[in-house]
Amino acid sequence: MKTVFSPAHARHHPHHEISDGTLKPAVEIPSRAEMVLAAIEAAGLGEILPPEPIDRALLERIHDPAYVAFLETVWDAHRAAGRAEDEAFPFVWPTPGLRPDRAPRHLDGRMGFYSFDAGTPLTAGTFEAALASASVAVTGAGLIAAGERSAFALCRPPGHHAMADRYGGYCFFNNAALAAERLVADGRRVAILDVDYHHGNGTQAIFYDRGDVHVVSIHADPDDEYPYFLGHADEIGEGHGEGANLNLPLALGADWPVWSQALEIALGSIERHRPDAVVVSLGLDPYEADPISHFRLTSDDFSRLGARLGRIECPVLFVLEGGYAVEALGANCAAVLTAFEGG
Ligand code: Q9C
Ligand code: ZN
Repeated sequence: MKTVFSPAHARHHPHHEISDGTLKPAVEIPSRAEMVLAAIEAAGLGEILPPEPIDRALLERIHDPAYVAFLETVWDAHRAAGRAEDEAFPFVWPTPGLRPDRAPRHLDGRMGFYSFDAGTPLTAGTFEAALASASVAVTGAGLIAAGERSAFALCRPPGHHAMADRYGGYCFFNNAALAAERLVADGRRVAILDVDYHHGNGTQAIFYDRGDVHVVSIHADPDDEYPYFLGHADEIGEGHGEGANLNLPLALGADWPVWSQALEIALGSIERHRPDAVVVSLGLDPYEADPISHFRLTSDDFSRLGARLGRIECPVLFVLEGGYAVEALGANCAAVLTAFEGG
């Protein structure tokens, strides 16, 4: 299996995040991608390719051009405002009852307008890193379009929380959505299987009214876990997308027997939609030792997951999402991908 990777990910380097009610050390850090790359190389998974530059028109079919322009220019605005800090957090949002239709002029208003949480700092190279990550995903989709049976997009920063016009959950551009859109442009019916511990709220929102991309997510119950405000089982899609969104929320503490039952339901649903390509939003944070998550998958379970996904009949693109147990992240990711190839 070929891997697509860009070292530009390291230009996004947050030091802190706001979570658990306070300022904490960041967990979505450059060493994550380095650990995954090292494990992929050690496993001899296959060739490692750089991304091709992303087509701006494709980027702007998924993301609002004004949002893209905001991310492109926000750090200049940060500097122009005389801010010397090396990261920036939003703190005020246009919640219901306020005006969600006007992007203010002020930097703090704009950061709030284009985000949905305070857990996701911007840094000097965030736009370049996020654009590279999106390019990695779309290049991976291009490999599938060119006839590969599988490919791995080693994306960082992650993407599945990113909305059409808002960042959050450590995500800026929705890499999996962009990959799916690239495959739709190839004339394919696409399914996205999101196995990240957290609900892929951005992916769901982007495709919620579309029938050409079936979105299935296994995640911690949003009553108890981030992103809290989306990811319930009764969210089934709307309009053309009615019936094309499936959420499988699980109680905290889910282990392989529980989790793999949801996986079978997810794969059954995907099979019934008869996709020509599957994009797997591969979060490794269901891992038992993940520092911010509360599922109990073991490293062996990730091999089981990879072997099971190896039985999917159409081409599969893996897109890296979360996973914060940095020491085990590479091994767990390689376990999925090598078992996929072996099975
Ligand atoms: N105590 C991804 O995995 N913080 N994003 C939650 C809970 C936000 C996760 C804190 C987690 C975002 C891509
Ligand atoms: Zn996650």
